[in-house]
Amino acid sequence: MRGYILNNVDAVTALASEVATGGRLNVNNTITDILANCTITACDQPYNVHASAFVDTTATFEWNGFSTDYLFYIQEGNNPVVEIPVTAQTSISFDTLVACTDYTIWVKGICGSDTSNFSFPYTFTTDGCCTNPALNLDGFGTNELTVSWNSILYASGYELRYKPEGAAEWIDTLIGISSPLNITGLDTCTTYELQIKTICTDSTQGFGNSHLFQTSGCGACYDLTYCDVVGANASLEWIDSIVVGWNTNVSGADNGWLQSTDIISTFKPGLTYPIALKPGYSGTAYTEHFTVWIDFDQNGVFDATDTVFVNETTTTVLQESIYIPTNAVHGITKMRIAMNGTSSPVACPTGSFWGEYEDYCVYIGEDAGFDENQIEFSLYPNPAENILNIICNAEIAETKVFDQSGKLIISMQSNNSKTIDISALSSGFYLLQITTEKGIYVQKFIKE
Ligand SMILES: [Ca+2]
Ligand SMILES: [Ca+2]
Repeated sequence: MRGYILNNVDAVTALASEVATGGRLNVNNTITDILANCTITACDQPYNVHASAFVDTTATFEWNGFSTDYLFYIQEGNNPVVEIPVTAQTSISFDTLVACTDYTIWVKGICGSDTSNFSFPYTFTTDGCCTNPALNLDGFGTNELTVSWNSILYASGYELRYKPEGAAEWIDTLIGISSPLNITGLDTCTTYELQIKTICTDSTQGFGNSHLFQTSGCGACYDLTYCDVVGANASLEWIDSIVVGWNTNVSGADNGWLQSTDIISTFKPGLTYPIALKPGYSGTAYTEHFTVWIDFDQNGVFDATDTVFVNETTTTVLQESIYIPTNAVHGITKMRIAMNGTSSPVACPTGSFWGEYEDYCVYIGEDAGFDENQIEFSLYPNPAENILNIICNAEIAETKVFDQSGKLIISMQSNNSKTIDISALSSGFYLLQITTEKGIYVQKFIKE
């Protein structure tokens, strides 16, 4: 075989000393040479058995072989194999196959009084099974869904039933329907479970698998499409963890854009909430630029009036506050936290930059948030190694740290920076107590 290949190379002068062949391989020359020197004496089996035309229950099968005459074998389902002689042809056609049935075919070559081995089998299933099609979602609104499906050959009709996901009873079964189908009168922001059934004249299956589709009206964060974050490189610096309101999320690099649909916090218009943003670094700590937007007017765009704060910088932890305007639209909207390692972040970056963005959903409503007269605070990060940040919505008059035995370890008067250096503490559990004008409060933390 090596000889056939190398003896049929197209010589190329420029390649004479560059490659072992001294030229370009010529597959056509090689095959022609092999066939010219090849003498078929054995009764070899046919090959390349396949369907060349296959429509509904008609089919034409073809093969290649080394004989003039052949024996064609076909098995319908589990029935006995049927042998059909084929004279001077390498094809055979059928127009009366049984619908929705598995078939297997083989071919043997006839060589004088001898026959070849069987070819490899070819298997297929005829059309006409009364299967249930998959449902596709074509469109949705606050009170409607539009679905479509591929038609089934022998279907005489379809039925579709639906209910809210997990409900015990089906709301309705729609009959006499065709694709596409618009289903109206649905509840806003609700996931529906849909099942379709194909009706056939002589065989009808049960309803198929459930398909889940949701109506809109869940709030801007879920219904609207916001601009993408393109070009973030978070390999050196990223948003490592955040505190928004009283919730924390520790994330890591997230390939430069975390797209969370979790509701990270609930906000009441007119109130102010804490936010803390901590960068992570693979090595050097850089000065990071942070901007935060909340789509307060729920128009799907991070406008200038949606900025919570702009271009605040830190190398460690940025502590800021979020004021919720009294005219903020109520509902679930999107918050975007942007961190850029070199300059002031834009809402919709399109070029390459160092840093990371994180998107979350937030709920804004009169029933959200905390009582203004109630003190709430949290510690961040926790566990902490050197600096512990106190996230608190009140002035701190005094800060104390106790060990597990109750011994006072640290005591600080007025703590405007709302941070405490714990680098000198041994590893373990401690209690941090703050005194405010509204009372004394305690939280546990772990020193790493
Ligand atoms: Ca992150
Ligand atoms: Ca907006």
